Amino acid sequence: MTPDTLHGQHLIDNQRRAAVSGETLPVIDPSTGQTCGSIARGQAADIDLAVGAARRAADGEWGRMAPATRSRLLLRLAAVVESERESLAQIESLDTGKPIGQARADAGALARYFEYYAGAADKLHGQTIPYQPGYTVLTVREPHGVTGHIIPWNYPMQIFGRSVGAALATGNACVVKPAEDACLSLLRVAELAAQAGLPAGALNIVTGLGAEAGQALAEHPGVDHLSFTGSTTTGRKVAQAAAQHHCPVTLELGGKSPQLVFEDADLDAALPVLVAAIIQNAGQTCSAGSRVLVHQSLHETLVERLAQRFAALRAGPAHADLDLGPLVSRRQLQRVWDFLSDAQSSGLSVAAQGTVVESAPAGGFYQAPVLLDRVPANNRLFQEEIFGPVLVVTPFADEAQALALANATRYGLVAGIWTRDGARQLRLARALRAGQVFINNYGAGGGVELPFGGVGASGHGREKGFEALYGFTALKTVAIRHD
Ligand code: TXE
Repeated sequence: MTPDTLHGQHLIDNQRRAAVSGETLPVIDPSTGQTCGSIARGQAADIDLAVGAARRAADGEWGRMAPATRSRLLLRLAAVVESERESLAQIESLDTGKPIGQARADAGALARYFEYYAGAADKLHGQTIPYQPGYTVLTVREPHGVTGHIIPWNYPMQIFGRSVGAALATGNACVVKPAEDACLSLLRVAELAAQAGLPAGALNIVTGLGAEAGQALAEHPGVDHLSFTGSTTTGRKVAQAAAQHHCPVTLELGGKSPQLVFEDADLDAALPVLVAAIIQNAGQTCSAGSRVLVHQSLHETLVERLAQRFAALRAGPAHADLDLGPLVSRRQLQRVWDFLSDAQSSGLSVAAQGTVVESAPAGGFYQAPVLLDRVPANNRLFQEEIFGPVLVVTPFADEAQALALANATRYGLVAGIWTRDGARQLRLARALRAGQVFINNYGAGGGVELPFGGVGASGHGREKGFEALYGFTALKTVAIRHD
């Protein structure tokens, strides 16, 4: 890793730039808790420069580019990302603390997003609408212009790929504000995009704090669409700021996603998936399967078998590539500890706990996975997103109670159903409040083709898949009178 990679600057108009104020923020390695680099501390003035650059691109060469040319550029970028997969994974793993194997998968997904959206760039057709005699009516899909993207720290490359990939493919010019806890991979990707031939201003990255650079981006009147992934509380603030200038917003705000395990479930198939769905990225995943609801006849067996697996899980430094790495920051670790201390004071039963390996540096942000049993629906650990490696189990008596428990939180992002009963699969798939339902699997491998988003406190709007392209364009109706 070069010193340049660890000392990030904004990328505006395809140029590296220090913050206007000259200030920087530290980059902390979650595996050690030590400072390992710096990023620019962008504020309103930096955001203003980036929005200006994006506007020029949207009104200039980039905005006028033929879709097929845009498509070729994005394909080139996909190939460059693929060829830099290992170096991007190394940066991501250092910056976020995720095990290197998971970071490699994220870098691969980023390349795949660019490839997928490159293929879609020249296939987003309008329609002709049958209307009164003497008229021809057609619709065209147009880019919004300048799109703002506020990205969290849990999957920087993947979330960037799904939102910026679709925005660029449809001809928008982007201003990206990554999370202060994990920026480095995206700064590198933006440099690769410039090398791949993306015109100046089409993709700009401004780093900084949420309350400064993030808020300034949400408030900027020159932004025509905002895509936000993060917490429900911040999402509300972003939507309020955007409303002041009539800016549409896509919000992806996390969840408390249930997996429903019925008495006829194939437990051998379900068990590894139930564990992986909460352990991946140390539980810091918006779609984590963080609640297991199980039929009472299977409850004891399931908890026993889950406990065996939890007890064998190991957390350690990112480069060791164990089951899980550290959490991203001391702040996130403290949040998880607060939940666990609530669990203890409300007398919840710990069915099993994994270990942090002895070689893990003392200053790192480690939390061993925890399995909690018989967590009542009114408990905070059942209701709220923990965003750490903590799985809660709750038994149910019948299908009606399973559904009521599944839908009993304010979130609605993802749900998993484990049963062989086809009618029950369909009934529940329709009745669950969620943006994605998986039957006898969870996540379906996370394919970029699958539209993703939530309802309720999980947000609104859809990213991923072809559906995202509709969100990043505005529909115009053109009626021609010709008698
Ligand atoms: O999130 P924030 P935090 C959830 C998860 C986690 C909690 C808090 O439960 O424990 O949120 O994490 C930017 N205007 N998720 O504090 O604040 C910020 O700089 C504009 C779920 O890190 O939402 C970062 O880029 N932007 C989740 C991004 O918002 C602002 C992923 C996310 O930060 C801002 C992450 C402001 N006023 C956390 N304040 C998911 N859905 O996957 C902050 N930001």
